[in-house]
Amino acid sequence: MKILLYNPDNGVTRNFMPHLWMFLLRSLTPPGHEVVLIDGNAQPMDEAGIARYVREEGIELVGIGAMTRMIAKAYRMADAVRAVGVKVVMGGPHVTELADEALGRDGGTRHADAVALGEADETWPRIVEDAVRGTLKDVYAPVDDFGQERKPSLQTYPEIPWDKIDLGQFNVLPRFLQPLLKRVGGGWGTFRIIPVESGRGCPYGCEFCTVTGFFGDSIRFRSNESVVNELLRLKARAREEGGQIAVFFIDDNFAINVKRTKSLLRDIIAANAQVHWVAQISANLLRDEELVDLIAASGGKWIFIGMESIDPANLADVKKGFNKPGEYAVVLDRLAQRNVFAITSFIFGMDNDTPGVAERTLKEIRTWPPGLPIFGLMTPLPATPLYKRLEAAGRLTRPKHWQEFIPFAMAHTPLKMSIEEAHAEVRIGWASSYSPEAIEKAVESMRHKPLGYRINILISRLCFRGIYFPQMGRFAWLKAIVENRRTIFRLVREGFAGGLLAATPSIGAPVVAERRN
Ligand code: B12
Ligand code: SF4
Repeated sequence: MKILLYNPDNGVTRNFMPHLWMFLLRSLTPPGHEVVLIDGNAQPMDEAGIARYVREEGIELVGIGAMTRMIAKAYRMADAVRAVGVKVVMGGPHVTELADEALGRDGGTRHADAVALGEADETWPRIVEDAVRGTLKDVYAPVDDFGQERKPSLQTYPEIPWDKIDLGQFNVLPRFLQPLLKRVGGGWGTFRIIPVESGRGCPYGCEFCTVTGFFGDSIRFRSNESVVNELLRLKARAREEGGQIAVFFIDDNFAINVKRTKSLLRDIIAANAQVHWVAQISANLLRDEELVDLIAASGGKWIFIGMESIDPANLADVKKGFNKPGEYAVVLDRLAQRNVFAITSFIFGMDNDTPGVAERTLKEIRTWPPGLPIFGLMTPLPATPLYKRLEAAGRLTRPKHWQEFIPFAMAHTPLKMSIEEAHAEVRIGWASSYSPEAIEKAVESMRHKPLGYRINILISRLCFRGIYFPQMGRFAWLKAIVENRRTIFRLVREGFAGGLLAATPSIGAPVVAERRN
């Protein structure tokens, strides 16, 4: 059978990284089937396009995965596929929470022939077999023979053949520069950011987050050996194609078991499997000096920290009281001393927020080492405790906000400010952090560091700017470059004076931006 796995585009930014689920399910597909992958962010496609593709390529089953914000597009694409008589299976966090919506059991249109609930590692092979036999069921749940929920163990993790897969659609570098870049400093013809998971689950249960509900509070890990081998394969690929590879450890809380994370990082170092990497770790776990030493020594460059708010009352409200704003600066300094920097994520529109929250937050941020601050709005994702609380209180203004997704728009009214005021605060956060002056200041504050770090923060800031200020086309990029020409020229001048990339062995992974909310 020929199977297409499809991830819809988010309609706002281009993708910088493949979606792991597609590669994972392909590796878990029983032998004898051909599986093709299309990531809509890298290969844009509309309804007519997918229908044509499915017909022309003889696709017999289409699997679609999507987060809540892309679900409307996912449904439209599913409808187009079903209209040409091909079966559609949907999976991922949104349809897991709202399977009835996908199956048309809520009174709406049916979009999927079958829905895979939760983690589909073990159900996917069954789905494929049923599809071959023509006996697809409506719902596939990850349960054992007694009907008890069963979370896949990651101890027998499939080998994703990153060394052989065609990753042509996932080169972050502009095509016209690739031949030139291939020849500079160790080979930059390709730059890929690859998702790798080392474990699943986070027990913290923050009110707005779907992770604890979806992956459960049982934490599971792959063996160190399987992660290390994956990194070695990725390194080998980068070497062979004269390019660079960075890894995004997509675990929700990469250091949730500090002892195990340290042991993994030690094994990475011992096997010489270091690549530049990014991971999400909550601030409380970064108190451990030895962990931070190992992060730096194993290739860690950027840590995504969900700071959410500098107001302890807000943090307590959303069950994230383990975040202590008083220690944010210490944690960030500890990282920066080892040349590891942070992507600090804030949410505005929380219940204790009042107008001026952006400026109060920015005042704190300005005292921290330079990083990549990002600002979003409190968003009630389906089935989260937050959604249920706001629904019960009658505070949802757009209860099915995903049906008409609007970036950076609230779907409920905050308690101490209006929706419009919350939107304005987010705008202030982005405008102040990514203005040419702010970018110049961030770069200059690293004057005492080797040039590579300053280039890294510049590129990363320019990319992250695009999360809020649309930066899809060449013109938008050109505009950003012109606006920041002073900082760019200064670095270029300095680079030529000192022999550019030869002097930048420490260049980190410039994390290319995505729009988040
Ligand atoms: C990596 C990641 C990203 C990347 C996405 C890019 C990428 N290429 O991966 C980045 C960092 C850009 C990102 C951004 C955002 N993310 Co994000 N992200 C994740 C994260 C941490 C890992 C995703 C992953 O690969 N997981 C591992 C794979 C194996 O799990 P999986 O995708 O769920 O797939 C399994 C099943 O769901 C199922 N499955 C999935 N699809 C399909 C399809 C079929 C056909 C079948 C059969 C099965 C199936 O099978 C898989 C194997 O079991 C998840 C949390 C998490 N742990 O999953 C959040 C998560 C997906 N993100 C989330 C959100 C909300 C966002 C943002 C909106 C911002 C934010 N507030 O966090 C933005 C929006 C992005 C955009 N522009 O569109 C939410 C989504 C909740 C929801 N209901 O939609 C999650 C769950 C985290 C959370 N806090 O709740 N994210
Ligand atoms: S710490 Fe992060 S992943 Fe864990 S529940 Fe909270 S927001 Fe979700």
